[in-house]
Amino acid sequence: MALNLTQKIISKHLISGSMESGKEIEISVDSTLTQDSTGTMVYLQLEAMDVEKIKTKLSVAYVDHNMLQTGFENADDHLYIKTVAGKYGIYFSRPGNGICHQVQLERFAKPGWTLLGSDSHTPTAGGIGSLAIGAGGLDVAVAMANGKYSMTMPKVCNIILEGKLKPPATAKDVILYILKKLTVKGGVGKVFEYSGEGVGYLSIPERATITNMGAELGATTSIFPSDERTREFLKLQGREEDFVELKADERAKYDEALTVDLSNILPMAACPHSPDNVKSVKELEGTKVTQVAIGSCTNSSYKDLVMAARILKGNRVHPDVSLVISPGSKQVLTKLSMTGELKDLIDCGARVLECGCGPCIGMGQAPETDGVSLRTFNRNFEGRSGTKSAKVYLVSPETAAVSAIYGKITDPSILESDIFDSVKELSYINDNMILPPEENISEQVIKGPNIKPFPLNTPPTDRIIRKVVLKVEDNITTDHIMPSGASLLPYRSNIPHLSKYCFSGVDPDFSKTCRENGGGFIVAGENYGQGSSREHAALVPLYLGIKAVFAKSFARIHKANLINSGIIPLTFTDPKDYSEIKAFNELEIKDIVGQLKTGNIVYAVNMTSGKSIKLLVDVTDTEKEILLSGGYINYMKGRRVECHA
Ligand code: MIC
Ligand code: SF4
Repeated sequence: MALNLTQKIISKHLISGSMESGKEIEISVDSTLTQDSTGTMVYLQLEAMDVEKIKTKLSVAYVDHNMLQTGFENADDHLYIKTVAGKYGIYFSRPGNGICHQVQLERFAKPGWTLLGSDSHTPTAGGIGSLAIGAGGLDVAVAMANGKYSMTMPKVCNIILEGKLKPPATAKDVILYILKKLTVKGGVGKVFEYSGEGVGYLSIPERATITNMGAELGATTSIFPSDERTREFLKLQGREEDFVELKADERAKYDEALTVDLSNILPMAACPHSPDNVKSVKELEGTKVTQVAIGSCTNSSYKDLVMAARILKGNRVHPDVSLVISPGSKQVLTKLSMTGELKDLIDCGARVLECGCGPCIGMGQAPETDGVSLRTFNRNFEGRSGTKSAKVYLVSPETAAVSAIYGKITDPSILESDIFDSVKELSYINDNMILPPEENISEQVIKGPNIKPFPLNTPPTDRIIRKVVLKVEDNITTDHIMPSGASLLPYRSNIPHLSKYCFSGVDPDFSKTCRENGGGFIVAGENYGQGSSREHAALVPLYLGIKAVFAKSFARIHKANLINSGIIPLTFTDPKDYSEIKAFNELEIKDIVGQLKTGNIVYAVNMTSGKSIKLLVDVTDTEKEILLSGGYINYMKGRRVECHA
């Protein structure tokens, strides 16, 4: 049978299940990655699993998010991750070495491999032909422990790229165009597989920009074929032996298809406060800008920063603009210093930050009140920058750089065309900030005082009666549920502390309300939990006593995190029920155990209005078992007992 690329890789890794979309499958996991803001939980969970050795071929622990060391907390987390990596034989990428996705692409990712990462932008490695999936921390810990991952077989959507990009249009504009077309929930349950003659014109970092922001579509992952461009990239990285050619079979079938003519793409921008609120840069020209930030896992490759440097060379950053640059990796930064572009960036007045996520996750550089920030990043949710009133636009490095000079949103088409001549990639390799397992042997795992145990749920009882402690609209992000930023990220290993800030930007009393009511239910609209993979957005509600979330629909990773935490995700079968439920109504779910055991429909009653509500528990059989056990850790313990019996 003719297979598409996704099916080819899955079939090579299939442990159980059949490749029919919507069906549960289990695949083997070749490699994992973690970063520090989710990583501490991952390793606490791995430790709780009592395994001696990891089962993956390669696992890497990065420190790239929580970089500001304003107190002992982040430094303690870094040390914990370094020592726990040493204990389990995991590569450790030291703080300053770069953003996990950029470094993974350069140094580790392989075509045809599976990669599971505790970060939603793990699909960046799809640019090199890996099947790379973002997941909750617990799923990554389990993958390290047993080398497996269970998921729902996605639909495969073929994106056919025709023609060639015309400068100044870039790969960023391509994915912004697709986001405009398909929206932030257009990719839920799907893999986007790229093909067509246009693929050959895109370099690996450009492909990675596109697969990176597939996360914003809500997709399971995105993937490009592995071709001569892939070989070239791997050769420059001294890894030609990792190359294999990969592409879909001639007559492969897809569930859906979309054709994009690259030659028609124009510079685009995602407007506040959603990555799919996309307009052409032309339409926005003249909007005054106060901050420009270039970097993040979407746009901080060598080519991206060379383009920014070329545009900024000999110019001055506009007096009303603060320009910050965070290179994706130490390799990229060193190359810029070797070829002189670093000088151009410093000369024009850019503030060059260390290699890491930085402003993208609000780790410093929060804009001023009502500031307008133009960023080459992937998310512009309200408040994520650290300033609630700031307006964040997402653009290409080219648009960002030219706008930094003029102090207003400017279409890069005004630049001389030779500025867009192709960038020659150079080969420079330096892994001295990556500690391989043989160099990082720790006798002892060191845990600072900020590292607290993670909460555990209990199996559901027969009858749950709780109040609706919060009712929210569509597209609630994990940044709403569990905000990040420089002040809260240091507490990613301290759920009790974080719990005080749950939903703080939406309802500052949320945490208090939960405490006063013995927890409760959350009611939400479409695409609840979109955005990051942070399982804190489930662990903290668990800690606060949330028993179930009633929503019109859920984002993939967050739904898995709720299930792993033993919080029941319930989908309205009639959207009218969402409208009728009011905050503080009391809801009852009778015989939840019996209802879960007999099918996928659960009935609840709104005790305030007397109305019955029909809900779907859209979960796999394994997930149902997990819910009945009160979360994944309890489920695992139960299975271990069975094994011993
Ligand atoms: C993000 O971009 O939101 C993050 C920070 O990288 C998250 C992970 C986290 O919340 O720690 C992600 O994308 O998964
Ligand atoms: Fe880091 Fe931002 Fe990428 Fe998340 S999206 S991994 S915070 S650079």
